[in-house]
Amino acid sequence: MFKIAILFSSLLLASCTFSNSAGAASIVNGTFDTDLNGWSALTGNGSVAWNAGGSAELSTGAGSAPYSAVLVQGDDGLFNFASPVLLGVGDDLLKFDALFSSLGNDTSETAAALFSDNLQLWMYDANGLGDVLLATIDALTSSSSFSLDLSSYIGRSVAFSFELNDEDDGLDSRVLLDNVRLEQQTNPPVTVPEPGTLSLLILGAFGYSRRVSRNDRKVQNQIH
Ligand SMILES: [Ca+2]
Ligand SMILES: [Ca+2]
Repeated sequence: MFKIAILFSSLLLASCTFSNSAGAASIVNGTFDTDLNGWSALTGNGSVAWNAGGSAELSTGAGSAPYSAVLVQGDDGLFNFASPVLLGVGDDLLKFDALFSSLGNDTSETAAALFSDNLQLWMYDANGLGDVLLATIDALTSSSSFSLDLSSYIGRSVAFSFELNDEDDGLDSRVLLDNVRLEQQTNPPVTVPEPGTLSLLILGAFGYSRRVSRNDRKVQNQIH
């Protein structure tokens, strides 16, 4: 099972430097205009669906479960990495919109959890160079646009995995994902975080993140 990790924020993780020889990659169908093509979905009590508004809709469900709803690109969700995303020159920032809403009370939960439902974004490495928890976003956040600095990971082949965790907080939650893209950093690195990044840092400081292993999710997927 997973372990609670205190004061863990992957935004602050030390990282390695790799060759900048690779060309820029692109996220396939990051705008979800007509479907979820290019992405793999896995669920455990939750659901993943295409939303007619042109987004990917991840929802929690009955009871509580990590990886309640998972949407991943660059991998099939089982870490086979058949088509990883190669981070090339210019792939400095991963940006996306995530609009959260409550689905109301879940009476099958006890509301005993310390944490609210949350969306974690993992970057899994296809070559075993280390997996990175890029962000943990509380489902109760009012922020909806996020920007993550990937400039330390250029040269890596990775998968991006959006994982909605259904905590035992008495509530079910939904998030609409949209406009997932890689962008070049056009301005010199800023010292003041963007609002979305700032909220992520705050969440990380309060220990919302937790360490999980790939095997954890494999087992979870097999159970459900
Ligand atoms: Ca639930
Ligand atoms: Ca919940």
